[in-house]
Amino acid sequence: MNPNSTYHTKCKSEESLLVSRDEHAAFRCSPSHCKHGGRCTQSWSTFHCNCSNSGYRGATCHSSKFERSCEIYKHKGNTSGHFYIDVDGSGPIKPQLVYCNMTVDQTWIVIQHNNTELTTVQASPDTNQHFANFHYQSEEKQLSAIISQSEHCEQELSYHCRRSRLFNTLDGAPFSWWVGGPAPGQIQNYWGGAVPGSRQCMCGLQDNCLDSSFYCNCDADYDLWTDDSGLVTHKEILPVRSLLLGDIHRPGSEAAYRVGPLRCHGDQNFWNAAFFDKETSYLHFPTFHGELNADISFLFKTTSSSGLFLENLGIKDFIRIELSSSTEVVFSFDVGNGPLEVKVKTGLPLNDNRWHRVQAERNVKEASLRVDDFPATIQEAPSDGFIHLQLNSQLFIGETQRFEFFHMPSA
Ligand SMILES: [Ca+2]
Ligand SMILES: [Ca+2]
Repeated sequence: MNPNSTYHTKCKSEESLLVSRDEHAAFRCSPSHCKHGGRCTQSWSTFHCNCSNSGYRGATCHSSKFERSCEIYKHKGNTSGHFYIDVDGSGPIKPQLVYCNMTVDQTWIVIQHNNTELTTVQASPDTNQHFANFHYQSEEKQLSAIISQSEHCEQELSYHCRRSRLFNTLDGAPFSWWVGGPAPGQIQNYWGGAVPGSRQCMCGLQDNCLDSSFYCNCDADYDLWTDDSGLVTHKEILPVRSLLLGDIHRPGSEAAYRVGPLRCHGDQNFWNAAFFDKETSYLHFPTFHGELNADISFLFKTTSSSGLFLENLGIKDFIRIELSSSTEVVFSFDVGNGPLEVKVKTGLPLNDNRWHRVQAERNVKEASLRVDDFPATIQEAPSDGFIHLQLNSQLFIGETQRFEFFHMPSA
């Protein structure tokens, strides 16, 4: 017996143990194979996941019902509006409702907070400071994922003033400051349009302040309305979380501030494109990990009538997606029960040099394949068969044919 087959036998016996535990009807929901809070119910022979209100779908509530970014909604032909986005797809971060602004060249994700309007601050003898806290619609994990996956983010930070100073001098303690960045945030002493840490406003950076001995228009302390307005554009200092204004109590002081919504554009995952023009070109990545649940989605365009999109091999198990003919995509895999194929026949040619979308999912109950808006093909897994997908080679993408890809990493 060669060493390989010894190793293989060992794997198989481990898997058999797991299967035999699953075979016990009383334990089909323990542990539960339902993801994202899906409710598990069981019968003698199988289990069922109720995914309603979870935002996820599929036999195990693994795949997100929503796209990862506004960019993808735009790519699918949508116009501006409110959309649910799920920034990490089937990962643990929940879907969130955002506004997608698609009217201009860029596609912006717009995240509101509780106070985006211009807000007037009245001088009052009882209070010598004004403090404002900004609460975002999104949870912290959602905010930080959007900021980190975007190419650019920005937020308006404006101060309108009349006898109300912002910082006033570079050496004294500043009158005002704000807090920004990942929770809980850090104190910032520069204003929108200037450089972090500079204790300046945009006019200081541009050397055109009202009074050239100060670095903000408001710091001149004139008895006329002026403003310091600009954008905070450093991702590591976003979002703006709170604001303290400290020069609002003198007679004649008047001020208003505006902290705009957080706006981001450029989905770095989406524009993760690769182009293959030689028969030998390919990309390779670390081994794909998705033993019980795996989902893969990508966009491709090609003029070739067949080719391999991706492949990852194990000792016996494998996973593969290919264009088998100009009108058929095949998702095949083996988790130990012999090779299984899930095919979508499109009727229309896919090698028309236009973008097409492929979504494949495999979980312990079934495997599914979707191509564009053609009817999905779903194939049930054999009951009480092997369930673990065990891979050990590198993941190869676009091995042999002419493809251009937008590959969206899966979870
Ligand atoms: Ca998610
Ligand atoms: Ca296996």
